[in-house]
Amino acid sequence: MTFPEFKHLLFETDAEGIALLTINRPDKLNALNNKVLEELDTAISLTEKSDDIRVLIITGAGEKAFVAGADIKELSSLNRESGEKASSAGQQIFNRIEQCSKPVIGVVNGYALGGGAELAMACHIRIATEVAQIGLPEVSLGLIPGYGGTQRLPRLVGKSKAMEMILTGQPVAADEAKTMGLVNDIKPADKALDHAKKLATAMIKNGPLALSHAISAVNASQSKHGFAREASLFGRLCETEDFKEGTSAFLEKRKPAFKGH
Ligand code: CO8
Repeated sequence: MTFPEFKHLLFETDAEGIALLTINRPDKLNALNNKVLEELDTAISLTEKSDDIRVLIITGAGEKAFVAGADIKELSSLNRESGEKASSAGQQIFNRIEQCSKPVIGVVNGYALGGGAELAMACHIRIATEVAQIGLPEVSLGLIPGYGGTQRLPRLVGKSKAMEMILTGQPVAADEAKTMGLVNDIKPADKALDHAKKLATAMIKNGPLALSHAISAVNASQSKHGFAREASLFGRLCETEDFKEGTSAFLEKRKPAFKGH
């Protein structure tokens, strides 16, 4: 599959099936303007469509920031109607990331503020670098988080801590983020991407259908229908070739060759 030229994204894939998406606007600390969001949406569609991509890693260009938020210059001209529309549109893109049928790992390599923290939270797994600062400072601009942060932060860290972070607007450093379960792990800046790739490699060994169904079932844990969804997806997998191959390979003491159907 050929990929389009992006203005603010770098999008590369390797032979193993790992796609690396770098938000590339370092002079503005990778702030999410409309163009970045539009390109992000396209990159998610490509990830879903391409059989060559098995895992997506998202990070930010430069040494300072993952993403320092939505572009405040663009935000400043929003009114009631356009504000609600922009919030919904961004939520839809971040929901697509959360619901992506392939694992998405965020490498949070510096500031992840406002929309940047919300993007990181939409990823399935987060690896932070030691200098990462994660926070939702929207109240300091007279706003609230608008790309799903009021929903995802309490799910990840609990209501009390989420309230504290959202109401003070103050960020947490990487070690505190790990303690509260906001990030999975902390690595030095020059090792974080390699660590994410190791996780990706471990995931790629497994059946693609099992991965997509696991993501869907875990996502459903946040709805009251989660148990039913888990049972239904489990049943669906039981009639796949990958299931037959995985169990046969174990019983025959060989490595499975999954085909994704
Ligand atoms: N938007 C636009 N430009 C930004 C942003 C941003 N969020 N963050 C940084 N920049 C720009 C700066 O303006 C500066 O540009 P220039 O060189 O042209 O003046 C450049 O990036 C470098 O930034 P600084 O000079 O400020 O760098 P420092 O190291 O001094 O400070 C900080 C780094 C602390 C990260 C600082 O840049 C900062 O506070 N940035 C803003 C952080 C913030 O408030 N983020 C939340 C924004 S609101 C949001 O994300 C809402 C999401 C939901 C929206 C839903 C509806 C649309």
